[in-house]
Amino acid sequence: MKQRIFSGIQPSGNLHLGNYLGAIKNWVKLQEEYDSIFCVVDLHAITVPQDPEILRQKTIEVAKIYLAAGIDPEKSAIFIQSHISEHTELAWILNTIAKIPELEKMTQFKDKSQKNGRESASVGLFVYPVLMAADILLYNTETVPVGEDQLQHIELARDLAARFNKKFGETFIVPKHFVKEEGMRIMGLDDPRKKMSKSAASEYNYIALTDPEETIRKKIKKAVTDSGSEIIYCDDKPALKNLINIHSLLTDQTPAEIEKMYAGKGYGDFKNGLADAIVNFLKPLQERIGAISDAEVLDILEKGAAKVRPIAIQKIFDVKQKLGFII
Ligand code: AQP
Repeated sequence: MKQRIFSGIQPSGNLHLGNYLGAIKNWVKLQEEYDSIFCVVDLHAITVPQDPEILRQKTIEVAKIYLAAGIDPEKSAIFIQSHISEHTELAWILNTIAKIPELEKMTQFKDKSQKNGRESASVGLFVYPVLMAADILLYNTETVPVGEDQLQHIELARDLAARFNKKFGETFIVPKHFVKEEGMRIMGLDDPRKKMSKSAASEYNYIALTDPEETIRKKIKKAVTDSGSEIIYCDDKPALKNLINIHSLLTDQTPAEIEKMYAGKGYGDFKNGLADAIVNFLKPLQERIGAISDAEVLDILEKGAAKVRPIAIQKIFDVKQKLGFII
């Protein structure tokens, strides 16, 4: 029996190189070994305001990106989170055993609620990690491949699973995280102290997977660098380190090989080479995205939901029985 993995991305903006290098790239490899479920987590996206028409477009675009990047619907189930209502049902139940202080310490909530002022943050944003726990636990997930930014949320999923099991009897698998060392945290191009993010204030923070060549070159030209002129991979130069990481991951070269390539050259040459590497990687991906029709992707999403729905229904049945609900 293969172990099961579950992961997802929010259709909350333009998917970027961080989402690809920190998540999707690993999923493509993992689907060969694991029973894989990949979700477009639209219920998570609405924890901050979304324009309905853009949300619709982005949900389809995220699914197309999964396919274009190499997620194979024959090997993995791909579906839209809101198509399986058991996610919200289980989230509500888990809300009743989650504690307010454990949610208050979530750094993602602190960061996101500070952006627009805590008083305007939704309760949905506050309980987002509980919905994420429900996503994972609903499918008997053993391993959750994520970027480093999500580790705190996986820890909560583990705590909630163990707490429920202790109180009501063995029901959930306590999941483990899986973080790949490389790509685990791609930082913003405008500020290497913060992660690359869809919802960043400036579009110069990220390279979107759908950015045209001209935009990519402009963004890389504007990317912040550190003092000095040599291309050196070290912690003292976090901006350059991040750019070398991106270069290295996209061209399958080690940071030392990148350093060697640009020995004796300056930031100008390095940035041109990096922009070329990104364009060479993204152009074929974008062509593949463009070749997938909406009808095709909707059909795949429907089949994906049909594949995983029985697992979710069975789990909710089990949970309700344990809780003492009349079924
Ligand atoms: N900068 C990053 N480096 C490495 N991995 C990253 N991920 C996100 N940003 C980076 C990984 O992408 C997956 C999906 O993320 P998400 O869309 O569910 O939410 P997020 O982590 O909050 O991503 P963003 O881009 O920052 O979105 P917004 O701005 O909408 O919140 C996860 O596996 C994550 O680790």
